Amino acid sequence: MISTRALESRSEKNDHHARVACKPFSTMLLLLLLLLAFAVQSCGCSCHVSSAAQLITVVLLRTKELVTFFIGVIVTCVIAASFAEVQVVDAIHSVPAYFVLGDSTLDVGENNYLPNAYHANFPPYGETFFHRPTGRFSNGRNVGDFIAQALALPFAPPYLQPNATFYKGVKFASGGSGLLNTTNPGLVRFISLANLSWHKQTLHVKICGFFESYIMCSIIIHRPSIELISRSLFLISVGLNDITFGNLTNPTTQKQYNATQYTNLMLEAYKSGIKVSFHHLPMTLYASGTRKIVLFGEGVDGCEPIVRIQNNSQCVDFFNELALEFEAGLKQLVDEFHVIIPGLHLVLAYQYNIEHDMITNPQSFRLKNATAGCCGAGILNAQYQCGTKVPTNVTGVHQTLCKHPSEYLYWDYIHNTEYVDKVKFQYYWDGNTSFVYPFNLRTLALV
Ligand SMILES: *[C@@H]1O[C@H](CO)[C@@H](O)[C@H](O)[C@H]1NC(C)=O
Ligand SMILES: *[C@@H]1O[C@H](CO)[C@@H](O)[C@H](O)[C@H]1NC(C)=O
Ligand SMILES: *[C@@H]1O[C@H](CO)[C@@H](O)[C@H](O)[C@H]1NC(C)=O
Ligand SMILES: *[C@@H]1O[C@H](CO)[C@@H](O)[C@H](O)[C@H]1NC(C)=O
Ligand SMILES: *[C@@H]1O[C@H](CO)[C@@H](O)[C@H](O)[C@H]1NC(C)=O
Ligand SMILES: *[C@@H]1O[C@H](CO)[C@@H](O)[C@H](O)[C@H]1NC(C)=O
Ligand SMILES: *[C@@H]1O[C@H](CO)[C@@H](O)[C@H](O)[C@H]1NC(C)=O
Ligand SMILES: *[C@@H]1O[C@H](CO)[C@@H](O)[C@H](O)[C@H]1NC(C)=O
Ligand SMILES: CC(=O)N[C@H]1CO[C@H](CO)[C@@H](O)[C@@H]1O
Repeated sequence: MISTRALESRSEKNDHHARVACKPFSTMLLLLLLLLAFAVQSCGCSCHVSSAAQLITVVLLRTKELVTFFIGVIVTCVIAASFAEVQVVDAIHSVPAYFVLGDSTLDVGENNYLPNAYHANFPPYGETFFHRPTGRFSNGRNVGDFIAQALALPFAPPYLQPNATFYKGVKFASGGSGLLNTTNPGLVRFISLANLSWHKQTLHVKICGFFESYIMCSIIIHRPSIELISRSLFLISVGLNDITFGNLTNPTTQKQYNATQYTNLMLEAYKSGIKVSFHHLPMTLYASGTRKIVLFGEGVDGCEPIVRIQNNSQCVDFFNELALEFEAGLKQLVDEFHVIIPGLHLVLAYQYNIEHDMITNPQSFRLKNATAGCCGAGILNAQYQCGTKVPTNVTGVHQTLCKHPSEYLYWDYIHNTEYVDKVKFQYYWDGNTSFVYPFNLRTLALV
């Protein structure tokens, strides 16, 4: 997280007001350049300026032009300042910070600090963009990272990162986490939504502690903190593990629950998770109104490489049914919460249809392989996780890594490539209600 640190410390000071003022350094540089141009221009092309002293003399002799020149600089400065002022009200600079909850689809290294969790902090994870493993389950940036970049925010650190500063946001997302207690039980000390309600005392303290320091930071930079936090963006992506690795992978359980019943359990957990997460914020914050939350829908979970290898490389229809039902339920949740909590802006980012299009018509997305992982070992590169050792007693199976990850829908046995996350991001940022409901993230940033 070295580069992230650098970005953070820079952005802490990067107040909107700083942007409006003409910075002394750039002004000086501009001044020098214009001075030089002025000197060269005023003596003409044929004039031979042999030394710096001569140049300075030329400049000093033209006092009148110099005055005109300085007025020009001031005018330029004012124009630049008003341009910066205009930028403050656009979508890019309207979100001061962001918070991320969920699973591996948004994890940026939280699990690096959780020894018993799923990990992605080894090569070749991260190779495409960061050129080193960060803990992201991808070859590069995930959707959350693209959203941050669109908002001109730095890549916020994971919550457990030692000594991290959270001025522009924090990420609680942890790979393996799910909505239901029965998903990955005891495996991960995850800060999942299920865990939020279970350990709400602890988390309450943690979140309040976090927000308190955030408020202090805001006071130092002279900004109204409550307004600032209420304008922040919350990203939540969870459900994948409940569907793909949850109780319903057990055939006995499949006889007990149909898709509707199981997704209803997930949605109930989701609702109480949101309520817990947001009701436990300090009352002043809650009362302040506006809050912006993005819920990510489900991808085509039944067609992930790790799922396909359970069905002779074909999709498992039941998981797709669950994913669709869950996504449909999230749409209802969005509608319902607009009524329950006025001023709460919930936006659903659909994933199913985008991924489904990619699977059925990969060429139109410039994808060459929509079934296997780019990286991994075994059938569809999905029998052993990307970057892990294949046991020595297993013969004829090797780790492989594709040449061009951006030609693949999947980076490893579950997760999308950076390219695919970028395509999704573009639909969410600018797309219509077929992709993001009830309005897109560019609009959400401005509400
Ligand atoms: C975190 O800060 C403490 C004390 O300020 C220091 O001893 C420790 O080395 C730091 N850890 C990291 C990972 O920077
Ligand atoms: C999950 O587990 C906690 C603690 O055992 C319990 O309080 C909660 O009701 C459980 N949630 C569900 C949906 O079963
Ligand atoms: C939640 O976190 C605690 C530790 O903070 C852990 O013991 C527990 O197993 C986690 N809960 C779930 C459902 O994994
Ligand atoms: C699931 O089960 C419930 C209760 O038995 C039933 O009402 C519902 O129609 C079923 N849904 C599907 C999709 O089979
Ligand atoms: C496995 O794939 C076949 C062919 O697509 C499909 O008919 C079958 O329903 C799948 N099995 C499961 C459990 O979804
Ligand atoms: C995708 O890659 C896998 C593994 O390399 C391979 O078996 C499969 O045939 C490829 N699919 C396409 C459409 O190229
Ligand atoms: C390889 O060895 C492990 C134990 O070390 C065993 O669990 C596994 O079944 C073996 N696999 C094969 C293909 O023999
Ligand atoms: C959204 O845009 C796509 C094209 O990108 C179009 O096919 C679809 O009909 C549009 N949906 C709505 C609701 O306007
Ligand atoms: C109904 C059912 O099979 N429930 C199981 C869900 O998963 C947990 C943990 O793996 C089991 O303890 C339950 O029996």
